[in-house]
Amino acid sequence: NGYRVAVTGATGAVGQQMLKTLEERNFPISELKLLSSERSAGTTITFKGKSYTVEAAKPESFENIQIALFSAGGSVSKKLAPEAVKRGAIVVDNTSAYRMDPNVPLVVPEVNEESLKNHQGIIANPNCSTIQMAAALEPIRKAYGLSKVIVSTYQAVSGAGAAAINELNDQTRAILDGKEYTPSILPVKGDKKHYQIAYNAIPQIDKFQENGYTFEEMKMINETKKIMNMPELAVAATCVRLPVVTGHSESVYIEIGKDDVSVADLHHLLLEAPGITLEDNPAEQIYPMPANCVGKNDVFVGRVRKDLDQKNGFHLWIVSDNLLKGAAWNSVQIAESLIKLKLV
Ligand code: 11C
Repeated sequence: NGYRVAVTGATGAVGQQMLKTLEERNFPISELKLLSSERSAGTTITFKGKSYTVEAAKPESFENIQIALFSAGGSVSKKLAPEAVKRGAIVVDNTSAYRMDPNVPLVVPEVNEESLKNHQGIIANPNCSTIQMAAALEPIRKAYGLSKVIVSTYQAVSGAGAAAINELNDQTRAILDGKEYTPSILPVKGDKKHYQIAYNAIPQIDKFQENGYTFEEMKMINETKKIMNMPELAVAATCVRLPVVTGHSESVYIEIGKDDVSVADLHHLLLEAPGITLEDNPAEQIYPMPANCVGKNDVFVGRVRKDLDQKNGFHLWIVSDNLLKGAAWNSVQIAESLIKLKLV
């Protein structure tokens, strides 16, 4: 009893978390297919005590599949997601390939679950740094309105994949041992130059666009507007990579639609909000940190402060496991919503 599910990119950093999440949630699966690139095909993966051999993903792999989770890079999604849909599957795609397509819902279930009803086969899972910010801002937007968001991120290397985690670890070890290490992955694999990430902070995530913002920054800007259905929302982002393995942090400044709101009002909203854990007690030095959020599905919010000059301005610190709420958990949550809404 359950659904016929495929996971494409099963051997990657996110794919592994997807399988763990499906297992933990006891997601109803009658048949599971694990797919990957040619390179990783043949790998054996255990799911719920049963051994699966990973197959190279091709169009026919999706024959008879009902739900296909994709996290194998944009080019694989571009090629194979339509093939899966053609064969009757609903695709939840964790890449940026379809996110801004007007026919594709871009979903954070706590924010816009209803938009799933308009799906035409492909549903996009937003960028990790966007998801955690949208989830935390939604209860505030709903209560008071939202006019401006300025975010600076402190992002973990796992956002750039398993190779970037290895680069941070190997580089740190090499530096401590007084050895040479030539970076080859970060800030972004396909760019001209690579920089040291150990003991450093790199203000570039993904490639620069013509407007001087990086693609990661533009994802945060454009995706936030789409998820919140607020094309008029003013959003600016600066995205920075840190030598943290997992857990993205964000310093977020917002302007809301009301002047006389207090920190206690926002605390109250955030305490009640689904998927949010409030950790905010300066007297006890309680605030979210990535090391404490790893392995947890929630988005953690703290350091809530009223701006000292702008009456409707607030500052927040938002942290979440980028591989879970930022990727695997949000994708599985979308699949659960599809079942709940009887869309699959
Ligand atoms: C990072 N946010 O931390 C990126 C990773 O569009 O799904 C997620 C890329 C994406 O590098």
